[in-house]
Amino acid sequence: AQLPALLAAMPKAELHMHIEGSLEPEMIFALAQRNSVTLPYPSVEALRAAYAFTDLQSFLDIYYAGASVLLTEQDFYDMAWAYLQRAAADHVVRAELFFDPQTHTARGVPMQTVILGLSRACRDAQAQLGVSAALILCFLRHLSEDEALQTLQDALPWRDHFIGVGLDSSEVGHPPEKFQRVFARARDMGLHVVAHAGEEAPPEYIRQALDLLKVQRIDHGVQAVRDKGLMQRLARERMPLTVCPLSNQKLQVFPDLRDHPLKALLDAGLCATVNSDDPAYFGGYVNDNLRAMFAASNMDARHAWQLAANSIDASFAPPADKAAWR
Ligand code: ES4
Ligand code: ZN
Repeated sequence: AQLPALLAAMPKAELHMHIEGSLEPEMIFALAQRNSVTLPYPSVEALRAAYAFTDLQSFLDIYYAGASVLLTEQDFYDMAWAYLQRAAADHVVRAELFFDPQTHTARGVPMQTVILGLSRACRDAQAQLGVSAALILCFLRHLSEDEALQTLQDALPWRDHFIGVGLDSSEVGHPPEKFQRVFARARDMGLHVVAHAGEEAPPEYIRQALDLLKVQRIDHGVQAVRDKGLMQRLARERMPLTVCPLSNQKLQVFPDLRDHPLKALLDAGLCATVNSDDPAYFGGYVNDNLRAMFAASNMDARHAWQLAANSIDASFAPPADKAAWR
């Protein structure tokens, strides 16, 4: 009975959210108006009605359309600031935000505009909300490795404004092995490295992310439940999985949360965490994900505390901060 209150109040880190996926339909329309961008939807209601996804690609098509309203540094600031205020209300003490620069530079928005807008919101979050926030630059895996290398190069003048790199977008057909060189370069630069793997694609993608990209966390990773040997390895290595239950439900990976493997992952000793992925599109922020997942399973307060502890442990925050939050 007190479980929902515990889930809401416990200090937590959010490690898997795409900041462009925090754009609520109302903000998409407000920014479209501010920037004189024409949307292929007549109203907020019509846009929201299009949020009926059958798989990852059907979502990505709408997600990239929504991001087309972002043009100025203030747009990026406003988007991230809105999310960080929402995260603070969920007792998020640490947020690591993914962003997709290629989605914006391809439209002529300068890298500097994207990074400085997001970075200023992260700085203000620490000062005004007490939320520690940092950025992770993601490469779009449906594009080439050369384009990823160019993107990393273009971001170098703002190297101190992000803490790591990730890999997102259309998974099947774009395995981690395609990005070995750019991840090696990022590691050489001292950046943290993560990758989406095993969201829709088979466990082999998770093995590649570990062995070829040498990632420090797996984003999603839920397909690991299909590979017993991999499960044992992930548990032994305490490799964090940033799991996103409402995303998995909305993209039909686990259409019924009662079939979601989160409890199985925790009970097998894996370092699983709960995150919102694209909260404006999938029906909720991190506490909504926790509430839905606990309502659909027989997890208890021990699982709740484990998830919170895992999220802090798996974060890239300074060790002194982690010790204080735990
Ligand atoms: C994403 Cl749910 C998901 N998967 C892969 N890439 C993404 N980018 C934004 N949301
Ligand atoms: Zn994601």
